[in-house]
Amino acid sequence: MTPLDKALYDNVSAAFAAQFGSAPDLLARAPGRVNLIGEHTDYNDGFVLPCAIGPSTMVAVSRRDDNAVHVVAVDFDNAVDAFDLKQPIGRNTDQPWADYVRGMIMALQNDGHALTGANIAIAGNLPKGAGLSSSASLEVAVGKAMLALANIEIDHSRLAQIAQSAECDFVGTKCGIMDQLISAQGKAGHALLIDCRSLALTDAPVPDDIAIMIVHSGVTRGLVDGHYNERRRQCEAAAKAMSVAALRDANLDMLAAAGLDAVTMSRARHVITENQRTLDAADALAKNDLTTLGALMAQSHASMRDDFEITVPAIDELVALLQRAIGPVGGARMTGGGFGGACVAVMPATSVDKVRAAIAAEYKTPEGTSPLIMVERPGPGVAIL
Ligand code: GAF
Repeated sequence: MTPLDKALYDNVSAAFAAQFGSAPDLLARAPGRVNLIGEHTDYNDGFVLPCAIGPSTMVAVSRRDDNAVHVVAVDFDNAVDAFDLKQPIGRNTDQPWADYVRGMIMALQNDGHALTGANIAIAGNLPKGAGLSSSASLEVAVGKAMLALANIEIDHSRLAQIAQSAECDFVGTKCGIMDQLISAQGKAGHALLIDCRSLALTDAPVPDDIAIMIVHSGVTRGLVDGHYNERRRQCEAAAKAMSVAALRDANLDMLAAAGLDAVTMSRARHVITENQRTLDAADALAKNDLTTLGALMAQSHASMRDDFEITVPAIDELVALLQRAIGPVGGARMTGGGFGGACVAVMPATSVDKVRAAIAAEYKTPEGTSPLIMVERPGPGVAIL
């Protein structure tokens, strides 16, 4: 166990004991993720290139003799939630975090899994609102733990699909599959090229001498807002106008002929070009060609800024700074759903110190503080500890 995992393990185990007066039966850990490239392509049946990271959500559980589920959330001041497995599970309007737990448990039951009552403690060390998938990791960890408690094993891609349905149908964010799938299927030392239509996973090894740096802009974001669902509707409208099942099936010639309004057209242009960039980036990574990978990341960021319009000024500033500091070998872009959150940068490991120094000298969060910087190796997906 890494020191980061050990600290979280101790934290969630202690919270479990304090709340429920016993040790948990088992613990599950599900990681957050950083997406190297392929943004807003997943719900268009396209390609993404994420990797799982070290920070995660851990869930400690024990079986109860009744049908109740009792939950304590360490990161929300030990707030508690309780509901009954055999009653209709509704939203908890006072505590948004609880809906990810409720939604996941309801989605598992809807998928036919016979769960048992449970005591649950939750703690995580992913920065909230950074676009690093703290909610997906919560869903996946809760799912894995609840299934293990009932002695049920399922394929991890199926687990991810159930978690995605929890978020889409219960929480109300019409997200794609990327975050849940990489949290469930992540592989140490690798990014994964994911075909979000077939869910085929292709290993993309990340050599040890390449550093993946994540810098949190300090502008926090929430997925449960209108912007995300609006983008999805625009993409679906564009696909419909071109008579294709999803933008994955469209190309720039079809787009030019489709007669779409300017905004819908630029949304679709982002997705069509981003899909190709993602495939090209996987290729560049396989060849250890950081120059091409960096150029593709720069194009991806410009497309998110100009065509998809999901960046914010602080993020654009941070990405420009990172690109300057890294130079031509490597690159940077915003990562995740947008409207704030983190940037991802890829560079030779030998460049990390000079990039850190440039950030320290030139960037402050909107609160005037130094931004959180993480240098990550791709880690494993969900597991019982
Ligand atoms: C969020 C969503 F949850 C993902 O499904 C994906 O669409 C991403 O934004 C943008 O690429 O993280």
